[in-house]
Amino acid sequence: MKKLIIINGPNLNLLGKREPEIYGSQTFEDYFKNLKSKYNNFKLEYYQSNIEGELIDKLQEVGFNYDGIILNAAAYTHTSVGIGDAIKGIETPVVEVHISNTFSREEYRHHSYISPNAKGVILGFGLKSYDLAIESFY
Ligand code: CA2
Repeated sequence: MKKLIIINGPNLNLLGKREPEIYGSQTFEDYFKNLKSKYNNFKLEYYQSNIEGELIDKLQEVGFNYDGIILNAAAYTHTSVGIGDAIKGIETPVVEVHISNTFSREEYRHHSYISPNAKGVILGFGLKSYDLAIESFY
């Protein structure tokens, strides 16, 4: 069974609790329960941190023994050379995910330090972006 991990970056612990017009009204924990039962042919894990170094530690920890990483680095997407370097340094393929269409938002969200080293990028489909990322590992 393929082992995948979803890694979420800063503020995504607020999903379902703030700004529902942009990010929807479901908490990630509730959504993750649905994902686990829908994709029960994968071993799925979930990790969230608001701290850049913790995200890098997690990428290094899973980056040699998991089959796939689904990463929404949130605001660090647009700022973190360190997370970009971590992805370059690991073996497990990373699919970059965003809930919103970052290209229809502010200019500073148009650049990503993740994309150059990601296997692919899925954005703009709401939480469904995570479903699509999982399906890319079939
Ligand atoms: O669309 C996405 O998934 C983003 O990665 C979300 C980030 C944003 O900085 C990126 O540009 C695009 C922000 C996540 C903040 O999440 C919140 C959720 C609920 C309430 C407040 C923030």
